[in-house]
Amino acid sequence: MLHGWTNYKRYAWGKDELVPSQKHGKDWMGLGATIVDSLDTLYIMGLNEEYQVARDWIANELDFDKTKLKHISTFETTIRSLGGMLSAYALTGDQMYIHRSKDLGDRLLKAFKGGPIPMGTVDLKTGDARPIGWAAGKAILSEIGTLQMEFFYLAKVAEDPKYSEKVLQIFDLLDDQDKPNGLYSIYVNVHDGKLKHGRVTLGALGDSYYEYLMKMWVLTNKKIPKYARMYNEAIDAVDEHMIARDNEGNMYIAELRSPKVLGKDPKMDHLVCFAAGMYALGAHHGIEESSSARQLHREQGEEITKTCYMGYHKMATGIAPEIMDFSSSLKERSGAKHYLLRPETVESIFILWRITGDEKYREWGWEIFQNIERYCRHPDGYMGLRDVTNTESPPDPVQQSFFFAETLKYLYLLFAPTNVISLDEWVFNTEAHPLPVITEPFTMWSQYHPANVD
Ligand code: DMJ
Repeated sequence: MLHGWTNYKRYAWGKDELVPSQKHGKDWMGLGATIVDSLDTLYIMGLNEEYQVARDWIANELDFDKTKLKHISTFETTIRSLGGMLSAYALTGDQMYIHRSKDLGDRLLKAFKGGPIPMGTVDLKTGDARPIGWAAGKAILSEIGTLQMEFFYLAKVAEDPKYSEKVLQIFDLLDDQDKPNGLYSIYVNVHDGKLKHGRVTLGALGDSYYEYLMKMWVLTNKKIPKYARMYNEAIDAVDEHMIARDNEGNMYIAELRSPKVLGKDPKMDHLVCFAAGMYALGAHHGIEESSSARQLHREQGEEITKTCYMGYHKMATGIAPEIMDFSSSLKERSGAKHYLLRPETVESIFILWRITGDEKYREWGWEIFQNIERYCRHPDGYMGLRDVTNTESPPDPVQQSFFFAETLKYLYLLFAPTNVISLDEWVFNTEAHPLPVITEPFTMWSQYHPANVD
């Protein structure tokens, strides 16, 4: 942590991310993404001086009027900036974070622009909101379905229901949509929330919607049955139509080209590896109705974690590619051999370790950590790889902010005592920022949440 952080501080302070090979910073939001993403990790690791410097930058320097691009991602800003500051508040009780989160939350809410679906981008200074350029006017399932934990928690701690009303209604709207075979496609009509039938995946553009259905149920202390029902319906359809095995028996979650035709594309993004932990964590909390479904999901969590670990273990560098291909047996998909310092496999390894206590998970995590040290550590920070099958691979240049928020945090927690951020008391947002389970009686927070009915 200190190696990456110190170099970020030296060469890129205040920028979103460090490019170690250039000894220079790079902005894509212009909101000091590495600082907000690192706050809670520094605090949890006990790096108090470093934490204080980061905290003071948020208090005194972070300027929401001065983003790099005029229009920045509603989703990324929510999961990284809002999530990072709210988690730092939850861990420290420092009111400064509430003040800054309310300011950011007010600006992000402008993304709604009067309709039920938020625009993908928003100008934090003027409030002008627009759909994402490349998505041709469509909204994205994972983006509109991954705002709820942060804004619900903000509503509760700021004691203002305006923050949660709109984001929680998105789940209701998605619940009402026609879903062939129970499956969600990844694109949504930006005007009315109707699913545009096309690709179905738990990877890019789909992933954290499923995660937030389960985690909203846990965050709200299992008091909102609707979230459990929606999660179980979504996951039952995934189990029926997308779970697959390659010819060596590795279990994976395939993609579908359409929710109607059901043709499987035998690939799995590195991103999908989060789902192994999601299955196991949902089962750990008892989200399924039957014990047989809990057992099945725990086993699927174990099996998919193993597949994701094998995605690392089989490569020459011991690092997994961006996309795994299972058309025969597990290998890298051509054109997607790179590694971006992503966290999803160590995330699932950490969750499975906490749930099962099986030492093999620590061994797998340690092996991955050593290979990151061997192939991704450079004198001026950490970089990904362009080709995980080549031990002489050129680097992928960026020291990603989620490397601090997620990859290093999950690796650290894998070896920390199990009561440090207990899975029964905390829920990690999709960027690994922990928020506390709301344990007060429902009546005390019901005003920040629509009625507890299904
Ligand atoms: C992170 O920003 C989050 O985990 C997000 O949900 C998906 N991908 C990246 C890390 O890979």
